[in-house]
This record gives sequence, structure tokens and C-alpha cells, in this order.
Amino acid sequence: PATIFRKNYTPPSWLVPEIRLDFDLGTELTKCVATLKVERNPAGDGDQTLHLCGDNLAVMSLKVDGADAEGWSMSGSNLLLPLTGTSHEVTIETHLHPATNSQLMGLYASSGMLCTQCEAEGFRRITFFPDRPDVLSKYTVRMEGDKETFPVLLSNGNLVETGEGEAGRHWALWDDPWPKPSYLFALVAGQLVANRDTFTTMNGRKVELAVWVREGDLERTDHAMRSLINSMKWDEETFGREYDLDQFNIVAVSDFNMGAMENKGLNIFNTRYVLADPETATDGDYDGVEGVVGHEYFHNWSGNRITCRDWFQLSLKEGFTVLRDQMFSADMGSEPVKRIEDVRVLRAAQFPEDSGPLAHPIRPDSYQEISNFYTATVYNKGAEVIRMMHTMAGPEAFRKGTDLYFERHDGEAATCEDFVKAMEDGAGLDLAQFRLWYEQAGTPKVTMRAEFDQSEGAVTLHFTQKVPATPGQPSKKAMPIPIKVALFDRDTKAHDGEKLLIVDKDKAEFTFKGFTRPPVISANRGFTAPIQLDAEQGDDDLVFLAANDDDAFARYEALQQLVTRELLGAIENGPDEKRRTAIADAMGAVLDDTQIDDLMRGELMMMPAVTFLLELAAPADPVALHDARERLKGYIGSRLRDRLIALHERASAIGYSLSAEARGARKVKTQALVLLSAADAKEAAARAEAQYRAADNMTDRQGALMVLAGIDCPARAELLEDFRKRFEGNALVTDKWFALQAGSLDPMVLDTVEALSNHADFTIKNPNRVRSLYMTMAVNQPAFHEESGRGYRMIADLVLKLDPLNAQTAARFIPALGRWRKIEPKRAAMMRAELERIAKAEGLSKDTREQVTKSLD
Ligand code: B3K
Ligand code: ZN
Repeated sequence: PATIFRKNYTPPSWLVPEIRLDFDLGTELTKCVATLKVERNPAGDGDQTLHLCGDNLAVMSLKVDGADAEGWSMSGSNLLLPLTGTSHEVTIETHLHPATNSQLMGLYASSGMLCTQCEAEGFRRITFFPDRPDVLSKYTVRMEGDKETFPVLLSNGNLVETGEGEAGRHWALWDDPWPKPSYLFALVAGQLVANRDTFTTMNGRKVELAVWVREGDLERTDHAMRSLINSMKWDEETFGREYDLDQFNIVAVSDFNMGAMENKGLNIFNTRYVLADPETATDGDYDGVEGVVGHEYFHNWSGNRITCRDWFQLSLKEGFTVLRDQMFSADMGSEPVKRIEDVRVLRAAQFPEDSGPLAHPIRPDSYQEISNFYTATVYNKGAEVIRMMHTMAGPEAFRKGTDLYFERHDGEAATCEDFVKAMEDGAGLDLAQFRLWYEQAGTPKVTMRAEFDQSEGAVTLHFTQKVPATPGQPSKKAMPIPIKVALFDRDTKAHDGEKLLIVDKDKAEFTFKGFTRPPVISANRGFTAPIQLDAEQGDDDLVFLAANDDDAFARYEALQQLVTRELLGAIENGPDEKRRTAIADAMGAVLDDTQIDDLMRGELMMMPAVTFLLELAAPADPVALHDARERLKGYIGSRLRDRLIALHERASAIGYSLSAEARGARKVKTQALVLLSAADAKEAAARAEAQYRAADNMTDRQGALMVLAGIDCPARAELLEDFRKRFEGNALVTDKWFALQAGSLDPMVLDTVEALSNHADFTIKNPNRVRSLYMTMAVNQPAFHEESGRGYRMIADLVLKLDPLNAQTAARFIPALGRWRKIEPKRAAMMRAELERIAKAEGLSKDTREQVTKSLD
């Protein structure tokens, strides 16, 4: 497959200021007539040929200015149309087959309804078009179809007219006044019902809101609607952004490749980010709905009003929008807890990506298939990079920067450089060297050593930084790394304020005076920089910070560091008794601490992920790491048994509500069970069973079952079956049922996964179901890395089977196998062998081909 390079960008030679789409809808056959008003781009290269992208399309009819087109040709799947003038009307008819579109890109059918997914390059599966984000057009869409099959007809913008046709048909005409790139086009037709509300914007515009779902799902849409209204309000207050249409529609679809899609005025969502009620959704699911509803809504400005010039700029909209959704969720809930969750995701998903064969800068330099670049790097590291600007500027100056960005580039297809420049001009930052964060891949490794000079009463912090080599980038430059620190007095346990240090060279040092004894250093507070920091500190200092730091994140971090140190040591030399004791004592203090709430307590009780530990230990035996982690949990569980039981009982007495208190109680309840089960499985099983039976909500039920699924006891099979039956017919809960088993600590888990792949409720056609069984297994470290290599084989088999049906979803499984360099040699060889087996397959998709080839390099 061809590689596309960022440096080769050229402006389009033709623009399409307006497009009209006429759809004659049918599940088997949909006819589409597209009428494009095309104009030569004065800024283009003067090419007289109009290049129209197509994918899986045939030309049924092609006209230029009303007459049959002449001289056109196909170049691969694209259409080349030579034109003579500077402005023409081009009319193209294409025929689409939604029912057999298993890729879920373009127009497809999902449980009886029709819907679209166009980002990044799906519009070319609907009609021939210059399918690139720097071509902005005003869309008018007319859809007509059978009224009974498609009672609801939705598209972008405002509904302008509807009417009845012959033979039970009807139609709707939609008009979107805002020019947009083709990837933001959307259409939905089907039997849907709406939860309706309204929102009045800061300038008094009344917006009709609707969340569209299938008939039985209506009672589970309140949280999504509330989240939407909160998002609209929050974006006005925090970023000064007002909504710009009279309507805003959200549609829930059960077959969807990712989370959701920000189509202008018509967001399309995976059902799992819309539907929630206490019976069927966990607190985590509620947070997911709020975060994704916010994310897609925020794209209206960061993505839609200002879009991307080309797909290399993806982080311009995604990194910024992730930061915006993180800030929103933090404001709706607990800021430190949200920060810990976000850092956990970054470490477990992005750090491994950044140190592996698929590492790329947040603004990549090349790609073969853009779908492969919707990554934790572009999204989450992209958010971290903008967060660093926020940290360096402070909130007020940052807002000036974003105001300038929105003002300067409204209506444009912009670049990351445009954003950085607006930040420099608006926020008053000098980002000359900072731009390296957009160019260089790899997680910087930073060391910090504190040196104390008694005679001067001075402490000097010595930093070094090194950005590791990544594919295509053998040598790196030093980057500016903003590290917030506080220096604590050991006796008073106080510090004299946080300081923001910018480490911008290979080596840097900072001296602080006025100390009579060596302070304890709390560094990278709030995780101001997305780095691997090795603060050369003794256990005592970490214990001190875990107990005394006034920054909740730093407290969490100190405990994580201590646990990480213990686990990495344990796989080499066995447990360190003194350190284990210190960890259990620190954890005990966490359980007793009345200053923190349970939401935070629950975070502090969690151990670092094995994928994160692998980053530091590699190459290593992941099962040994997992086992060490379980043993440490068991040690803590038995040392703190009575207090964990007391905590479980206290939390169990708090009734269900969505208050922070009740949510916190549910969180610590299950975390207590997790620690107890590693210590005394039988006792924990009884407690988990009781929790399950008493549960009046999904959080308690799923938590209990998660613990039980890993314990060999009679209740396990019985309650799993109870769970299945209780929620039969509910797809999202059935996904949980699959995931609970695929993610379990049961040593027989691979047998279970194999059996489940033949279960009547399993289908390879639904991405949620595939992910719930196989992605859950692929991240379940002892299962995936099972010694015989069976886990690897099962994933490779899945990829080969899924790739022809849904390439995008199949390619998402490659990175798990691609991590072979992090794994001890015996397993690494088996992982490689599976990648080679996939690589040999004929007719592999571009998506999977790119990922496999890069993973083997
Ligand atoms: N922009 C979409 C992602 C589309 C992915 C296409 N492969 C969702 C989001 O980030 O909001
Ligand atoms: Zn997004």
C-alpha cells in the first residue's frame, strides 16, 4: 500500500462550495444522486482534472452541466473527470448496499435502521467526492423512503421541509448552513423514538435537543440528555463557545466501530455511550456517557467550526477535544480523581504505544491507512501536550490563547501549527522549542536527583532528560518539560509553595535556599508532564509523600512508585519485607484517612497495570509480573483484612444514588473485595456472593461478579448464569457477561473464551461483542500471555477471520501482538510467529497490513 507523507500536502485544485444529495433509501439498495457545484481553487495547482475519491462504488450516471460527461476515467477506485471551465455542476449517481456493508463505513444497516460513518474516509463509499477535510461544502440533503421502515429521517443541520410521497413513502429535506468537510456528513433513517429537551444558549437561541434510540431504550436516555445540557452550558462558561444550529440530535446505534462521531448537528453514538440506568450501567459507564457526550459536543467548535487541513493534523481536533472533555468531567466530578484516571489510561495504553513499533508523534509524518492513527498517542498524548501549554500559561492566559484560535480560524481547515501560533500570540507563550512535542515520538525519560548542601542551606535538583529513539527517529532533541515540584520539610510536613520548573536541556539544575535539612521532593505534581520520571528517592521519602503530600495526585503517585518498585524487585529477587510492610502500612493509612473521600480512596487502593510495569521491566515475563502483583495484593489483603472487611461493611450500608458519596462507597466496596480475594479466596467469594445477591445496581453486581469470576467456587457458574438470564436481550449487558468471563483470573479462561466464541449470543459482526470477548482477553495479561502461546493464536485467528469483514476493528488487535519486544524471548518468538502468519495471508486489508508490517520491522 502507498505511504502518504505530511510534507507532500498540496491544496485541492477544485473546491466544492455546495453539494446536494438525493437519497432513495432502501436497506438492500439505496440510490444516491449527488450534485456538486465545483469551482477551480485559485490557490490550487491549476490541474483541470477533477479528482474524485471512490471506494467500492460504480458510476451509474455522470453528468457535467446537465450533459453526459465525456472523457472521464477510473484510476483504481477513483474517478478522474477532466473539466474545461472554472465552474461546473457535476451530477453523479451511485448505488449503495447498506445491508451487506460489514465494514460499518459509509452507509450501512444496523438492526433495521440506516446510518452513516464517514470519518475519516467513509464518504467516498457513498459518492465520488474530493474526500479530504480541506474541501468545505454547504450540504442540502433530501431523503425519501418507505414511511413504515424509515419513519424518522435525519441529517445534518436544520430540517426545512417534509412531505408525503406515493405508495407509503415520505421524504425530508435537511439544510446545513455551515460549510463542512465530507467526513462530517451524516444520515440516519429508521424506527426511532426521541427523548426531547431544549437548551437556551447564552445569546438566547433556543435549541431543540433530541436523543434518538430504539423503542425499548427510551428510559435509559436521561443521563445522556443531562450530560448534553451540561456540556452545552460548560462550553459557554469555560471556553465561551455557543451552539450554532436550531437542532442538535444524538442517535444511538448498536453496530459501531468506535465510541461516537461528531457529525455536524447529528452525532451518532455507539449505544454504550448513550444508554444508562442504575440496573444496567455501572458508575464507570455513567462517566463514559458523560465524557463521550461532552467530547462529541465539544467537537462542534474544536473539530467542526475549525476542522483539520489534512489527517496529519488529527490531534488538532482530537487532542484539544480530549483535553476539553477531561476538564469537563473534572468539573462535573472530582478533579484529582479524574486526573488519576486519565494518567492511568495514558500509562496503560499510550506509554506502550510510544515505546513500541507503532510509535508516532502526535502529529504523524506519514501513514498508509489513516484509521490506524486514531490512537492513544494522537488523542491522549495530544491532550497532554495541550495541557502542558495550559500549565505553563495558567488558566486565564490559556483562555486568551483559545479565544484567539477560535476567532482567527473559525470556518477554516487549520493545522496544529495554527493552534500553536494562536497560543503564542494569545497566551503569550514562547513555544519555539515546545513544537518538538508535535514532532518527536517517544515518552521522555527524566531523572531527578536532589543534592543537599548543609553549609549553604541549599538543595539542588539535578535533572536529565532523554527522548528514546522510535521508528524513523533515531536521535532526538531535548524538549521543554514542565515539572511542578514542592519541597516538603520532614518535620513540619509543610512546603512553601509549588514551583514550575522547565527542564529544557539534556541536563538542568535548579537550586533552592533556606533549608536546614534535606527536604522531601514531590515532583511532577498533577502529572504536569507526560514522562517517565525516575526521581531517585528512597522508600522513606515515598512513604512520607504517600502519607503527607497535600496534592492528591502526588500522594497517589508516591504510593504507585513504591508499589512499582516492589513489584519490579519481586520478579528479580522476591519480595522485600521492609518495603512490603511499608506499603501495607501506607495502604492501611489510606483506609483510615478521614480527609479523603471514597472515590479517591478507591483510586489509592489500585495497583499499577501490568502493561505499565512491562514498560519498566522489559523484556520481562508478563505472567511473573502479574503473579507478583497478585501476591502483593494478597499480602495487603491479609495484613489489612479486618479493616477491609470493615470498609466493605461500611460502604455496603450506603444506599444507591449517583452522589459522590454513594459512588465512592461502591468503588471502595469492590476494591476491598479485590484485595480480600487475593488473600482468602473462599472468604471473599462468600462476601462477593452476598454483594451480588443484595445488589440493586449494576456497579455492585458487576464488581461482585468480576471478583467471583476469578474464584473457583459453586457460586461462580450459578451467578454468571443468573446474570445472563436476568438481562437476556440487553445487548450492552450481554457484552458485560462476555467480558466478565474473558477478563477473569480463572486459569481456564482461554477454554472459556473459546467456548464463548461458539455461544449463541456471540457474533463476529458486532464490534462491541467482538471487543467484549476478544479485546478483553487480549488485555487480560495472564490469559493472553498463557505459556503455550494459545492466547496469541486465538487473537491471530480472530484477526484473520475479522479482517475481510471489518478491517478497522481487526487492525485494532495487532498492537497487542506487536508488543513482542517487551516480552521475554520465548513468548516473543511465538508472538512474532503469529504476526508472520497474519502477514502471509492473502488479500489482507490496508489497515491490518500496515499494522502487521510495522510490528514485524
Ligand atoms: N472523530 C471520531 C473518530 C472517528 C474514527 C474513525 N476511524 C470520534 C471522536 O474522536 O470523537
Ligand atoms: Zn474526538
